[in-house]
Amino acid sequence: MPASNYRAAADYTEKIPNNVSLHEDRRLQRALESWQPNFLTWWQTMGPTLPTQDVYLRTAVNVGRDGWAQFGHVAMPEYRWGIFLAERDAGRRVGFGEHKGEPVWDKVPGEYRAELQRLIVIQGDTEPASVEQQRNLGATAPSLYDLRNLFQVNVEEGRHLWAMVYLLHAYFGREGREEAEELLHRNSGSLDSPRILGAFNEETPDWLSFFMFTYFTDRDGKYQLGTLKESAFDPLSRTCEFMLKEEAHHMMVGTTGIDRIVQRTVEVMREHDTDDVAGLGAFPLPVIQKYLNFHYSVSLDLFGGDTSTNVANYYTAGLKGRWLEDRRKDDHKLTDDSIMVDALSEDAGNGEQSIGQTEVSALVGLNTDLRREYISDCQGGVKRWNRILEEGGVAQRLKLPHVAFNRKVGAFAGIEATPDGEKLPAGEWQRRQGQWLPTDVDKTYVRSLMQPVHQRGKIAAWIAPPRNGINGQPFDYDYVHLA
Ligand code: BYC
Repeated sequence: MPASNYRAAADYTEKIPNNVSLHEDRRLQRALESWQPNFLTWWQTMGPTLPTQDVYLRTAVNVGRDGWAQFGHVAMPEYRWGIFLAERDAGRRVGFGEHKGEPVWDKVPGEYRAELQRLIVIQGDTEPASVEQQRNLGATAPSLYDLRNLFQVNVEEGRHLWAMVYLLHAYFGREGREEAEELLHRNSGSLDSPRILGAFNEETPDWLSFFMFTYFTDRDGKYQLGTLKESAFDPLSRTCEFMLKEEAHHMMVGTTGIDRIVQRTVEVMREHDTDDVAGLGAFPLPVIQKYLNFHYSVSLDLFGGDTSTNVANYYTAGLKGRWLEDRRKDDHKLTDDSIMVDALSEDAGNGEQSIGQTEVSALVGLNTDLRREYISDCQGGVKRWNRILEEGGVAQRLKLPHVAFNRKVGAFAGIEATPDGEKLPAGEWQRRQGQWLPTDVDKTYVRSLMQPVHQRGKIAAWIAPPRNGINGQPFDYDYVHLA
């Protein structure tokens, strides 16, 4: 392990906490220090809008067991966004593709520069995008506990942006620095310069959307980071490995957030002996299902096309692997393998297209492979929420819609289908989509429940309290001091 690449302890005397020996590279340090004020300006103008004195936050001061989760009340603009890479494994070798078995790379190979930069820019673009999407949620937080979790997610997405910007500055020269600036200039939902991927230009205007986003869209992040963690470009791999640790908290926020919403809906349904809880201060199950349908389907789009030569090239080159690559029992090259992917097939005779599958080479089907891993993980959430319904004696169940439902990317982008996977004739979608996706009426109802509860120990009526607080603190802890 060369000392210049890794130090266990973060140096807090520097402006930018890091374990990458930033002080040994003055040029890089200066570049990052000149990006930092732009980042802070972005945070002030596009970050959380609710004024606070301080928030009980987790800060990473190191990557080791004790260092990555230091809790304390912090004024958010003074949060110490740092650069942390997981420890280096000196003997690590490329796990897949045509370079399989060779030592991993500490530098960017010239022939893969453009592709690597693109992957890092796309990943980096999502991080500030989510902060922008969530910026107004503080004003309607259901409790101080939830408010604190929102801010924890936000500061960590900010840190994940730092993680990608470090790679751009350290390894991609002038172009990398320009891309790092662009990451602060594109904005979620902007007409002139939107964020790169579709889901990151959607609104997150309420907490039902927030929990669905952290469940479904952050989970795409988990899977994409998992594949980049396999990368032969070792600094990217180590960065993603550490980001994944933080990502687990975001998953927890989404999973338990929906648990608590479903729990509360069940309680109100039982209390009033009715399915119709609209007007009783809880979310009706059909509304929860519509929000689930929306967030799940836009998150499926984030995996790209069902077939993609981009992803085949990334894999062959060793840039982006598969989820849990080393657990796969094959040759890790896939040149002779095939996979069934979703596709539209032409029905012989009438020229109609129908929802089906087709066999393609395993390499071009890798987006499908990853999407399937993601889908089976998402089933876990639905199972959990249905258990809450079952235990509450409620007969209805939630479910994931069919992969063809509401898709804008991939084989089914050109058709419309029901959540059960039935292809709709032209015109039917417009008429029926309100049964499956949130309507203006649903959104207005959801927003009507978004009244802030900012008193210690109190919680909004549409959500159950959490089972556990943060870092062993009780639910009624003073997680946030408002300004
Ligand atoms: N919207 O060959 P294809 C996270 C473009 S989330 C708009 O199938 P590929 C987080 C595509 O760019 C994880 N455009 O694509 C979560 C391509 O354009 P070009 C983010 C899209 O490359 C919550 C064209 O369509 N990280 O971390 O195989 C909070 C053809 O597509 C979309 C990553 O995604 C879309 N949805 O796969 C905070 C990892 N999808 O080249 C954070 C890095 C595709 O023809 N990115 N296009 O102009 C990648 O691995 C891949 O680029 C993608 C796309 C999986 C995104």
